[in-house]
Amino acid sequence: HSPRYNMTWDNYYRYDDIVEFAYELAATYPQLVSVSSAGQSYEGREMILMKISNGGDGTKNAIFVDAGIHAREWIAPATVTYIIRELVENYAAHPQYIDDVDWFFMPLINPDGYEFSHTNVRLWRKNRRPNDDVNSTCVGTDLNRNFGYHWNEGGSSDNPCNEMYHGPEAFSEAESKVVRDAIWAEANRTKSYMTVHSYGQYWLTPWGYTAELPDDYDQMYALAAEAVAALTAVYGTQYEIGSGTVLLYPNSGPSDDWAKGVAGIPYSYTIELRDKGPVYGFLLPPDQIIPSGIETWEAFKVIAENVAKM
Ligand code: ING
Ligand code: ZN
Repeated sequence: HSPRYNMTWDNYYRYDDIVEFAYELAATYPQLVSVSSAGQSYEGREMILMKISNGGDGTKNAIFVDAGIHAREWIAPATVTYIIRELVENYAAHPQYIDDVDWFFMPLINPDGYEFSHTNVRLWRKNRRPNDDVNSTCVGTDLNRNFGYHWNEGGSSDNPCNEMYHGPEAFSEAESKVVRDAIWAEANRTKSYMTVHSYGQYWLTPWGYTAELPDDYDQMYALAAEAVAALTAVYGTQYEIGSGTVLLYPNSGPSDDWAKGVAGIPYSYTIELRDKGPVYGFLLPPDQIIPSGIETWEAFKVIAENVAKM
């Protein structure tokens, strides 16, 4: 039986279509997929969490993936939902990717910003909560500067009008709290956390807050290199691997720093999908969604194979 949802990955879809996809997939494959609301965004949208599992006693090694923390990075939820579809609908062709690990996906963790980027401002990045400063009408906090590990230690802004505003305190935002709690609930068995962004074609490790590298950077690099090699083998798409601070810029309060530094998830990465800019950047044409999904799926298979053995 085919699931009944609108998405076909030849275009970018709205929040409601992504939610419908999740629930329809769960209705069609109830042995493999369950959907819940992990909490609500500031404007009251449900933040869906998809668990993909073939049962067991809840002790399998796990992978946690989120996408869409930045509103304008439309290729991120598109690619992640493509991968969810591939995992589930083609389960029979590659059952080991669900049998051997449990997956947790939050495909759209800034739904208010995402909708605003469709209806009002295409290049919106932050969430949509008005800031607390009565003298400023600027809206939104950068959720990827709002996580509580070395929060506000550089590479973020005190100014609510700035694109990298870190918020009034760590985890001041509904969305970052919901994601924090969802990661934390399965952190003991989660071996890899991947937060999917665009653009630039980077596979980034922590840390954002310091140029020092994690103690286990060599292992983090080796797994990333294996994943990127599989990605590149499909169409030749080149990714650079390295720490966020070293390859891009200092950045305190990103979700992968918290996932590694506090939740203790060893293989925590930020993935910057296509393209390299400056041609398209955030405005990646929709005919690249399926190629991005196909190549990124190859990288995720490598992560899953390794997580299963950890
Ligand atoms: N890029 C990331 C950002 O939040 C990043 C880059 C993430 C740098 C984590 C270092 C660590 O600014 C995008 N595209 O948002
Ligand atoms: Zn981003």
